[in-house]
Amino acid sequence: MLERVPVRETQREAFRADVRAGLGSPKKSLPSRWLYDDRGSELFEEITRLPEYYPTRTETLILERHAAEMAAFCGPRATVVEYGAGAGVKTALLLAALDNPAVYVPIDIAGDFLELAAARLQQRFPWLEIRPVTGDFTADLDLPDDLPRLNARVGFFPGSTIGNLSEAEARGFLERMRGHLGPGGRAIVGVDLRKDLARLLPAYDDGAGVTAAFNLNVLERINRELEGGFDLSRFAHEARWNEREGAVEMHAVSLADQTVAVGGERVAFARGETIHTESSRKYSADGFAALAAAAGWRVTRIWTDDERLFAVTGLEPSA
Ligand code: AVI
Repeated sequence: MLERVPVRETQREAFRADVRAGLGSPKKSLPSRWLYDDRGSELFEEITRLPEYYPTRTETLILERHAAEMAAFCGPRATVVEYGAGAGVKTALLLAALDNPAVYVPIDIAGDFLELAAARLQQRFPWLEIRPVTGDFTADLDLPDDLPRLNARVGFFPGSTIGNLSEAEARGFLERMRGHLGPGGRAIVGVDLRKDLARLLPAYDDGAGVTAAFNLNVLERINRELEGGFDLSRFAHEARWNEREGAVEMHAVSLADQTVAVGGERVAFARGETIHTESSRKYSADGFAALAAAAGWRVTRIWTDDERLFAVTGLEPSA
């Protein structure tokens, strides 16, 4: 009989493989999803409340301000599919504004977190049918096949999480979402807009050092989970703008020539060498429309704030 491998163990092996590959390559990098263990998720929640980190606050304000228009855009009795189960504030804003939403389908890779978020929303909306799906929405993933077919399906992808995907990944994601939602589908996607670096960079390098702790936590995670030997005082957080990619990048910079033990191997760092831990792509309205068009969507609505920091976009299938 096949032995069941606990999810935590499978995750740890995937983490080990990514760390080995990422730190073994000439340009060291780690996939950004490993930033979010329990500690990383707590730190990210703290980031969303920082004065410098405008995206969460601004997107919430846009949702509050334009909820009625969004509800009209989505139509009555919608089936709402959310890609990633957020802390629930934005979801609750949308669900409360919609005309009689029928079913809510949150998709998240973290099963425990998903159940908790679903239970919290169920308390607030007791009449709503909630159908959580545990899975990775950046890979192929099917929705349950018994969802109501007649109702409009609405994809919800807030938070500018789309910016953490490469352009190819973002396009693939939008194409898959188009498939999930079908010809009558609609989508509401949060997109962080291009702006002055004087405004942008502090959002990723705040005065209180919370983003630095969030970034370097991935090294502590390697220490905790993979018997790593990172000395955190010998690495620094850096946020930098990559013009070619149109992205803010987070890096962990080595402050010395050093060798670090990681799971039985030794990894050499030169002083100034970095581990690239995350990209956060910023789009112009036209740039995002072009990306959406390549994936079979038309951006037919853009709701934004007075300073045009952030956009909540409304998408309809283009054909
Ligand atoms: C989750 N994601 C949209 C955040 C962002 O702004 O790219 C992650 C983050 N990284 C540093 N600060 C926030």
